[in-house]
Amino acid sequence: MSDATAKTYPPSADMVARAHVNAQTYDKMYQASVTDTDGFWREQAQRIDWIKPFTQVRDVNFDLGSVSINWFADGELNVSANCIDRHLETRGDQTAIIWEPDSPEDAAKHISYRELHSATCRMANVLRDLGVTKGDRVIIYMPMIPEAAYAMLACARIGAIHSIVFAGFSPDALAARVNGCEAKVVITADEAPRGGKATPLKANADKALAQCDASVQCLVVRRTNGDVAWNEARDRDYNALAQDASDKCEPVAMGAEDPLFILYTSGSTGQPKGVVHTTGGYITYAALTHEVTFDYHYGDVYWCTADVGWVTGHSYIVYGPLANGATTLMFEGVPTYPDASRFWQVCEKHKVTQFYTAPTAIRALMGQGKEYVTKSDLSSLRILGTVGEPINPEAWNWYHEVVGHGRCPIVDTWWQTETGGHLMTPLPGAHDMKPGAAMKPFFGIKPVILDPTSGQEIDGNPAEGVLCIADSWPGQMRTIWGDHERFEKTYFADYPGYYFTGDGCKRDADGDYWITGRVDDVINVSGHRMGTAEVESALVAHSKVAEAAVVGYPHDIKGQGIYCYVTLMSGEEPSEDLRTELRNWVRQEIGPIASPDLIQWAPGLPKTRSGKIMRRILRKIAEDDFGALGDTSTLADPSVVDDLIDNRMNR
Ligand code: 6R9
Repeated sequence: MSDATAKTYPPSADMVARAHVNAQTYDKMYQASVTDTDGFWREQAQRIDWIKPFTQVRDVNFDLGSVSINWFADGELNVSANCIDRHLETRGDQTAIIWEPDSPEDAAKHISYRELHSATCRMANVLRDLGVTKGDRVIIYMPMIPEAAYAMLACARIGAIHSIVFAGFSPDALAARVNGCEAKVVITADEAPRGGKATPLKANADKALAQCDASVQCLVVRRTNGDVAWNEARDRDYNALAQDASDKCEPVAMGAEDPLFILYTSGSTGQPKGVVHTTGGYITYAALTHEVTFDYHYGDVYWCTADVGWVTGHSYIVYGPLANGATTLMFEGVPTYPDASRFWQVCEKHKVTQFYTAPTAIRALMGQGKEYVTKSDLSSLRILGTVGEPINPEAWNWYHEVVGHGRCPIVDTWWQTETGGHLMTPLPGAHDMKPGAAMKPFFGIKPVILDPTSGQEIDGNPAEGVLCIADSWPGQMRTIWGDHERFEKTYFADYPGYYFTGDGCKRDADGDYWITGRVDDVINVSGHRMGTAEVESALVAHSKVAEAAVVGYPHDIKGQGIYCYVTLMSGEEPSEDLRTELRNWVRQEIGPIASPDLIQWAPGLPKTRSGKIMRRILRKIAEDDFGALGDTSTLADPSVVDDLIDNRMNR
């Protein structure tokens, strides 16, 4: 029901009274942010401590061929000092990070800002001793343990550029990223416990590093003390080194436009691209959005359930909250271990006030029944949030009623790895919520809906088309690591003068925004973003596969599932065993999150006469929507479509 007639949920009077931003202040600030953009951001950037103040707010060009994005460019600052040092005087003993381990039997840790400072300094000194200096790249391949946050902040402290690789990725995926950014060091752990099982991270890193330059060093954090192989020439024991390292380390003055991190993410073509975020604009944007969207107040206990391997973990577990001097909870486990009450027990145990998760987790827990929720005391919760994919109204209502007891606003935050922070979301004390709507642009964001064919802006309401952003904001990505041309081509070529998001969007009669999903070949599986091209190239790398086409299809829990059409090499026979083999193959090539849900044997794929696979048709078949196949007259051999329809999986 994505329109203005949707039921709306206004914020309570309490919420409005307490919120940093109410309806009036939102309107006023939003207007100011889009009319005097420089003035607005000059003021907002004062929330950050600058070593050398900036004089210039921004210098931005979206023109193809000369795209360049600069914010606060002549300023200098250090992100680690902003996240730690400046809080020491007023809140040195306040908890910065609550760490909740995988098993509820193990003790949680409370790490104060003072402890965070010494742990980060130690890690920074260890990295320095390994030869890491400003501008060097460091890969972080870690479980959700405090050392992952120390590693991020330690890199920021000495000016190294971190690139986190999600611990669920395979050795091959890790190797590609180590090589892609020519990292000097890989920080990992012996094992990553999750849901009662341990992933052998160090063993994975060993396999990856066998494919990398021999000079890459490996710094190993002890998490489980499990046995690991040891390469004396390459491996370093973090725990031993940190003990001997000094707990003082001066933060390096970084230029506002020096890179802070690289994060690889999937696109519609080719291999994952290294999204580059820089220092001053990113931290300003992460801090402001964290405070405003979650209405963070001193004393709140804020919990984002993401992993630091994704952008949500960067901006809303580590950088945004810590820049604001918040208490941020870091959870090592999964929502269903030991059972489906885990999230809610952690909320009760630590008296969580803001809870931020993905729709896929909500749908999975919803299916387990509400008894798992109601046995916990959730009265501390004030604000709920979602991120990563569209939320369906059933899941929204369950979240609102069963988890939030009807009294917590839900912020449905739409944004991307590329955007650094929230671009659209309802604000908890300002907007009436509509289940499933991203509602309103954040300060400084100018969303436009374009006609996909003409590229013209569609004015007025309602409107539907592709979503672009008309102007820059401080948290915007600056380039793709090592490939600025690909950056321009991906985001600025299709709709000249705009940043193209890759998402479709509707604006309803009230002027509120609804994200309708990707318009490119990116699929969203359990909130994890994946390029169909990556799964295809993994499949065709198998010796028995001649050709493969991969599309998304609607999946009750995951949002989208991975549907693979596979043409075998001649002489190969389809079988259940081969299906399992291919599934395992993709898991090994990319990681378990890319595991195919359905594999259909395709004697042929629908292609145009010029040999282009017509994915539109494959998508319709996977969606079981044959009535809408559209024009198939340009196909080289229309009969392949009938075969695919007759043999669709899971009917
Ligand atoms: C933060 C993050 C980005 C893509 C994005 C869109 C989808 C994210 C959403 C949402 C509907 C929301 N997406 N949040 N769709 N409503 N609230 O998820 O980054 O992994 O780069 O994914 O996710 O399609 O383009 P990332």
